[in-house]
Amino acid sequence: ADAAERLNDSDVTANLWEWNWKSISQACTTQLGPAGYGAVQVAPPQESVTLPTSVGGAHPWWEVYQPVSYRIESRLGTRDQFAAMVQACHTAGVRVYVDAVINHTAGSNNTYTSGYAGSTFDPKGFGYPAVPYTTTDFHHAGDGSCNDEDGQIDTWDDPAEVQNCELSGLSDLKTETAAVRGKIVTYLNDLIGLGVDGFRVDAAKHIPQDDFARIVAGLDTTTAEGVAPYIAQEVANGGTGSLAPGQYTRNGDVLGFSYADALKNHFTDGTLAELGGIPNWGLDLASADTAAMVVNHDTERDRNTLRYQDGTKYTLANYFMLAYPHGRPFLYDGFTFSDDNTGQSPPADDNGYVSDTDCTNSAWQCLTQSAAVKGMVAWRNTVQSATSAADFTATAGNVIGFRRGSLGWFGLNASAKASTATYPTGLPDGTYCDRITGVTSADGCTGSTVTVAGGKATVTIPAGSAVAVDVNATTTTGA
Ligand code: LM2
Ligand code: CA
Repeated sequence: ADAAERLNDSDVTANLWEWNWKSISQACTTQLGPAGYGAVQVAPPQESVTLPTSVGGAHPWWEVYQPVSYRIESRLGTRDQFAAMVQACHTAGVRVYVDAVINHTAGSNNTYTSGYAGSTFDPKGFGYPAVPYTTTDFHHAGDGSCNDEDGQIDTWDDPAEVQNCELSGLSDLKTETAAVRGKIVTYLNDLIGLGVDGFRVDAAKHIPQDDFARIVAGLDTTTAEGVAPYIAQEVANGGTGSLAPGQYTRNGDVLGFSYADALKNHFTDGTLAELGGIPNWGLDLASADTAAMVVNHDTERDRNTLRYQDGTKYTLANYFMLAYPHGRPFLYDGFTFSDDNTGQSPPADDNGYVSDTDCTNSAWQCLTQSAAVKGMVAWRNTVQSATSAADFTATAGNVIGFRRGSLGWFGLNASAKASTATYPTGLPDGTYCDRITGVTSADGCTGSTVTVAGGKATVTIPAGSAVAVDVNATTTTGA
């Protein structure tokens, strides 16, 4: 095998949801790699159903969650474009995590029967010749595993129903059979062969943990870095007993829905002083098992979390997630949409093929490329080895600060007026360049500076903003 590839030493992922492969390739090269991101998450790459304009408006975003084959050929690009994207990201030092839809195929209610690569399928007859899957590869109402009379999940605390019946009418794979698992493993190993470094596992809550453990055991452990692929499982929170998020951690990390909910509550209620208590909140997952997030494509639509429409609060919550040591942060960028559910497609051509992302166009969201967020990624990478937040200080209503060992200090002001206070920073005396407003340059710092004397600094944090300083962004005084 080749020598392990050297990728960025960072636990930050940019989830570029429904961006096409060409655009992600470019983002890795020009933005994410240079900014020090550790990974990019991409939307489902397998062939999906292509729907007529009469369904969900023209080509709704959710087409990609209805697999019709495991060909890497989709509205986001060709197999060659996908492979080139993975290579470009690796060259830039960025890992690639794929959204893997393996619990189900398309819905049996479909009247349209072909996919983006031209494969045909028989939704009502549960036939997917391009995989191939036939009707015996799926759960059906009353077949002994799914006991619900219409075959749909409606009792959300019954493990047999949640895992063996249909989620949103989507044909549910019999992952308990070696034949089905074998096809899923072949798909995921094909992706690993193309260089993929990990998976966001769609609807993981709906796959029995033992079945998924067997799938994970079949995965190649030969990623570019010569390690097993990273796993982040999508397990909606609120489940009890064997359906609780914590019951899935033996198979990998789990998405931090309750963390995202808590961030929304605190940023909305103005109770930032309580954020210092995260380790004691009794969240449903430990930090080490959490794929932390402020938002994802589902929660920005159901409004359970903060989202780009929340403006400053949303931006500040993202800075906080990067600053505070809880889980591995997943930042999110999708596309602009309206809450009335019209126009559910990302920008695309008439056939559904997604347009190139243009961050100067308001149709796209590009927080991951903003100078301040990139500055916070650099800040997090600098302080990573200081594993806890110290000297958490709430100096005024909705103004907080804390340090990470002696490597960095972060302050956040979610109030409506500028705040000046003195904080213990833990930093060596000197002048530091704020990562939110500036970068260090030959002439010093392009943004505001913070001077530390005797370990303390008097800092003015503008309203609705933050200040972040660390030992890798010092500036020479008097330059
Ligand atoms: C997920 N995680 O577990 C995704 O994050 C979520 O976005 C997916 O739902 C879901 N699981 C299945 O992968 C989305 C969307 C659904 C949509 C499905 C499949 O939120 O509304 O369901 O993708 O495209 C659609 C229709 C639904 C229909 C179904 C089957 O909205 O009415 O059900 O297709 O044809 C009869
Ligand atoms: Ca299932």
